[in-house]
Amino acid sequence: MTARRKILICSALVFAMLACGTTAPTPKPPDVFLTGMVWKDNDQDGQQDVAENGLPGVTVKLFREEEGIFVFQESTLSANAGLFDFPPLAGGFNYQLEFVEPAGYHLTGQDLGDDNFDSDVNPITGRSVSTRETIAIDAGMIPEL
Ligand SMILES: [Ca+2]
Ligand SMILES: [Ca+2]
Repeated sequence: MTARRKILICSALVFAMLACGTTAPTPKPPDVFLTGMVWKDNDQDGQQDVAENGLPGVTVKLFREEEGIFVFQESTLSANAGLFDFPPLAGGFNYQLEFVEPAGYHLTGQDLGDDNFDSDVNPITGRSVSTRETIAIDAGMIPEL
């Protein structure tokens, strides 16, 4: 076998390996679960304190990013303990929540202190951070006395 022929055969083999062997199917991104809690931030410090209760009946709207725009999908209400959730959402998209301030309440400050107990919502826009992954999104509401 000539050196030139050997190179040709090897090139063909490498090409075949690239064409056939390396195209593993793309795994489907896992579902996204968005849950959270709306609570009464009575002391207005942006943190869920032990003595502060959940706030039921707050409308939470779900948006999904499509071609750079967040498009409304559906809404839900916070339940008795202030908890809410959405059905499993298709992975691979950015999601964002909007919290509608009920009469007599306004949103507390965002990202104040410990992330496990803070409010994840911009009080000007009512919108949360956007996420592609399962996270808890909480919203503190300050009662207007
Ligand atoms: Ca508080
Ligand atoms: Ca948080």
